[in-house]
Amino acid sequence: MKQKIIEIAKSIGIDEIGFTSVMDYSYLGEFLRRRERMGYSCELEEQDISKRLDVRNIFPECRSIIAIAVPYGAGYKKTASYSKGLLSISSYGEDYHKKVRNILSGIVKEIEKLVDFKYKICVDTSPLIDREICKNAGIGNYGKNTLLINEKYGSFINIGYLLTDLELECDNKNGNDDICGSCSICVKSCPNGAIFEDGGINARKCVSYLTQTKKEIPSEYMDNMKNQIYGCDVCQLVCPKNRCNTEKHSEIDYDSLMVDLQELLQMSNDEFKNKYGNMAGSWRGKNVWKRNALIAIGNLKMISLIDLVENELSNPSEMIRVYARLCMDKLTE
Ligand code: B12
Ligand code: SF4
Ligand code: SF4
Repeated sequence: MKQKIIEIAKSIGIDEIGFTSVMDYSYLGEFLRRRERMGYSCELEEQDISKRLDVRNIFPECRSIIAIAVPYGAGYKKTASYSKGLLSISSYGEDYHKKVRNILSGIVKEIEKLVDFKYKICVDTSPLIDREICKNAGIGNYGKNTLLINEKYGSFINIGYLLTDLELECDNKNGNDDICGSCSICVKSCPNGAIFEDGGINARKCVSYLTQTKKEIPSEYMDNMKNQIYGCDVCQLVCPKNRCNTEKHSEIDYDSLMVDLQELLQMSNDEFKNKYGNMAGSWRGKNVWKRNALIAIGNLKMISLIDLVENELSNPSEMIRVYARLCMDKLTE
C-alpha cells in the first residue's frame, strides 16, 4: 500500500512524500512550555499546549500519517523596492492552503479507489506541529532558522499531511540531524536578530510575525520591518541549502509581490478582497496590511504621501490612528 501511495503521489507531481506512525508528541512538552515561559512563542500558534502533543486529540482513529512537501517559488531571488511594499514569496499566487489541500484531496480520491479509509487533511491551521510531524515522516531536517529543509528543494516548501486510519509501513525519523554545521548566515542576516546562535527563534521578534500580529509592535522592531507588508524571506534567501532553488531559472512575476502603498491606503474592503483576497498573506485582513503600509511609508520616508497619512489620523480604527501618528512623526522628523 505504501508503494502504491508513493506512485499515486508521483502521478500528480508530488515526489517528496513520507510516512510516520508517531502519534505521541509529549516529548516536545517541556520545550514548548519553556518557549512560552521565555516569551518566545506567539498568539498565532495554538495556545493550549496539551492539544498539540497528541495527533489523536484531533483524530482518535489515527494509525499512520502521510506527509508531503510542495515546493514553491522556484528561482525566487531577493527583491528590492524603494517605493512599494513587499510581500513574501510564501504568499505568491494561489493560497498555498488551498493548493496543498487540493493535492492531498487528489491523493485521497485515488487511495479510496483501492481501500475504504478514514482521514483528516491538515495544512498549517491544525493545532499540531506540522514541521515535527513532517520531519518524522522524513520530509526534511531543521535549519537553525527553524525551517524544515528538504534535501531536494531546500526550505521553500509548503507542507501538509493526511491523518489516516490505515496501517502503513512508516519511516519514523525521530532524530535531529545537524545539517547546518558551523554555518550561521541566517543568524547574522535576520533583520531583527530573532534567530538564536545555536538555532531556534524568538517568534515575537520575527518580522513575519510582526506583519501578522494585531498586537502593539515595539518601536525598536519597526525600523527593521522596512517595507514588508506580509511575511519575511530573509533567512531562507541567504541559506546555502536553498541554492537548489535560488539558482533555478526564474518565472516569477515580481510585480505581483509589490504593493502600491498609496493605493492600499485608499482601498475599500471590497477592493482589497478583489485584489489580494486569494493570497495566503491577506488572511489578517485589510487593516493589518494598512498598518504595515503606514510603517513602510515611515521607513521609506515617502513624504509625497503625507496628506494621505494625515487623513488616517481620524480613521475609526484605533490601530490605524496610532500607526498614522507614528508615521507622521517619522515623515516630519
Ligand atoms: C505560528 C507559526 C509561525 C510564527 C512562529 C514560527 C516559529 N518558528 O515558531 C511566525 C509568524 C513567526 C511564522 C513565520 C513563518 N512561517 Co509559519 N507557522 C506557524 C504555525 C501556524 C505554527 C508554528 C509553531 O507551532 N511554532 C511553535 C514551534 C515550537 O513549532 P515549530 O517552529 O514547528 O518548532 C519545531 C522546529 O522549529 C524545531 N526547532 C525549534 N527550535 C529549534 C532549535 C534547534 C536547534 C533545532 C534543531 C530545531 C528547532 O523543533 C520544533 C519542535 O518540533 C505553522 C503551522 C503548524 N501548524 O505547525 C506554520 C509554519 C511553521 N510556517 C511556515 C512558513 C512557510 C513560515 C514563513 C516562512 C512565512 C514567511 N515567509 O514569512 C515564516 C518563517 C519564519 C521562521 N524562521 O520560522 C511553514 C514552514 C514550512 C517549512 N519549510 O518549515 C509552516 C509549517 C506552515 C505550513 N504548513 O507550510 N510562522
Ligand atoms: S523570517 Fe525574517 S525575521 Fe523571521 S527569523 Fe527569518 S529572517 Fe528573521
Ligand atoms: S543559513 Fe546556514 S545556519 Fe541558517 S538554516 Fe541555512 S545552513 Fe543552517
